[in-house]
Order: sequence, then C-alpha cells, then structure tokens
Amino acid sequence: MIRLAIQKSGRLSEKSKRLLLECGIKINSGNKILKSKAENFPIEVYYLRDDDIPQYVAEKAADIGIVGKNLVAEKQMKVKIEKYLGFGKCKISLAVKRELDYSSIQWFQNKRVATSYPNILSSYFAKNNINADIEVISGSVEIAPGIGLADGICDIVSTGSTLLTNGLKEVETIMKSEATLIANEDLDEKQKNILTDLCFRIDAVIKAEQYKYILLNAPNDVIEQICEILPGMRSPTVLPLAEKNWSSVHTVIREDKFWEVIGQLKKIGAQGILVTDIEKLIL
Ligand code: PRT
Ligand code: ZN
Repeated sequence: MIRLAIQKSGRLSEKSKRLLLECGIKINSGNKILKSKAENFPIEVYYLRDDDIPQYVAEKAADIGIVGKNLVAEKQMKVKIEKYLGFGKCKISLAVKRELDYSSIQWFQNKRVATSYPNILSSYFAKNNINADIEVISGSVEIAPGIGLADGICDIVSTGSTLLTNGLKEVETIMKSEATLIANEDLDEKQKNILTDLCFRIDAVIKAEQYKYILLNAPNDVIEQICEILPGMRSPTVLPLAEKNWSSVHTVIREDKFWEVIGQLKKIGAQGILVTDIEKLIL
C-alpha cells in the first residue's frame, strides 16, 4: 500500500482527483472524507492542506504527494520530485506599483517586500545581492503596497488579473511552477513498484492529453507528402478507400502542432479531416 497526499480543497484538488480517475484509480471523496482507500489499486489517499503535503511526505506520514513546485521549493523538505504533472501552472513573481519606473532588480535594494514565500524570496535576493526587508504575510499579499505595508510583493501570478486589479505590475519572474508528484526518499521495494506503476499510468494520461488522433482522406499521389508531414508514432496507417486512387491516413499528432499541420494538409489536398481526443497513449 502507498499513501498519497493530495490537496483537500483548492486549485489542485479537482485536477489531482481527476488524474487518479483517469489512471483508473477509484477513490471516494467528499467534504467530510479525510482519507480514502482505492477499490482497485494499492493506494490510500489523504486529503490535506497543500502547505502540509511536503512535510507529510518528508516525514513519511504519507509516502507520495501532489503539490505545487512552489511549495516544494518554499518548504525546503527532503522530498524527491518524481514527475511534473502539467496542471496548476503559475509563476512566483515580484511585482510593484504600476506607475513606478522600474528598471532592474536593484530597485528592491533596501525596500520592503510582502510575501508568503520568504524562503524562495530570500534566496532569490541573496543570489542577486539585494538587501531588502521581507514581510511575511499569509494571504491577500497583493493589497500590501496599496495600504502602505510594503513597497513590492512576491506572490503567485497566473493570468495577472489580480495584479492588474490591485494596481500592480509584474517585474521579475523568480520561478515557474506546476503541480508535481513528490515522493519520500526512503520508499521500500513494494512501494517503489507501486509508484512505478502509478507513474506509468500518469505518463499515459499526460501523453494522451498532448496528442490528438487524426484521420483524413487523400488522393494516392499525395500520400507520401502527407506521411512526411504526419510522422506518427512509428509511421501513419494508410488504408485504401473504396473509391479508386484514394486512401485514408490514420495517425497521432501533437496538439501544439495541430493548426500548423492542418493548414499544410488542406493545402496539398487532404479532405474529410477528423480529429479526436485520445484517452490513453502508451509509447
Ligand atoms: O487551503 P490550502 O492551503 O490547501 O490552499 P491554498 O489556498 O494555499 O492554495 P490554492 O488552492 O490557492 O493553490 C494551490 C496551488 O495552486 C498553489 O500552491 C500553486 O501551486 C497553484 N496555483 C496555480 C495557484 C494559482 N495558479 C493562482 N493563481 N495558486 C494561487 N493562485 C492565486 C494567487 O495567490 C493570486 O492571489 O491566484 C491569484 C493570482 O491569479 P491571477 O490569475 O489573477 O494571476
Ligand atoms: Zn495553502
């Protein structure tokens, strides 16, 4: 049995639960449930505050956890990052009042900066030889400059709209973050095997999200060109159509290349292009 800590409620909780579900792991969750054993996988899920997850995993109160890289960096606990999970993406950034004339990190020399991330911020300032006062506050950091508590802030930025609403602008990005799967450094052999199995399933889910399945029809004389544009996993499947001199091409395509490739395919004569989601992809 492996014990997995995930956020009880917050920005990472739904996506963490969905990831488990997509990995074929059935768990109970609900407002009052604090832990739950899966029916069909040797895993027990603990629902916790995200701030506590690195410590739980480091001290082996849980074996693995899903938490933002920002918290792994801030809490400075001995845990291993096993995998980046591709959701909960954000940045830890420095921001100042919008009207300020900011030219470089030197601006922060001898200033007061409010943050909930004192460790990340102090090592960033140390690296850049900045001497500043760090005011640690646990929430609503963005209002600190407006009420005279600080000259600038260091906080999570995602779309940037919270900064905008509070009359601030982002001036430095300290780190990029996303949800990570972390693990205790001393798992036993059985737990390591369960973790390997879990990682295998997570990879299949993440890969599937990055790719689309594509089917199209094209005249035989352009099939070679199409195969060059669509290399597929090994190579595309080409099947003859009932109509003479026409074939159907089936393959997978990276989602980020999608629009670029579709344009090229149309131009050389592909028709009836059908694109669908992939549920799992094992390379
Ligand atoms: O209750 P608990 O302690 O478990 O949760 P929490 O309130 O401390 O954390 P939560 O749920 O807000 O965030 C959990 C994790 O999600 C963070 O540690 C990050 O790894 C990740 N994440 C991703 C974010 C954001 N995006 C985000 N936008 N965490 C917080 N925010 C907040 C940010 O603090 C700021 O107030 O959203 C605001 C900025 O958003 P934009 O879109 O306006 O820029
Ligand atoms: Zn938290």
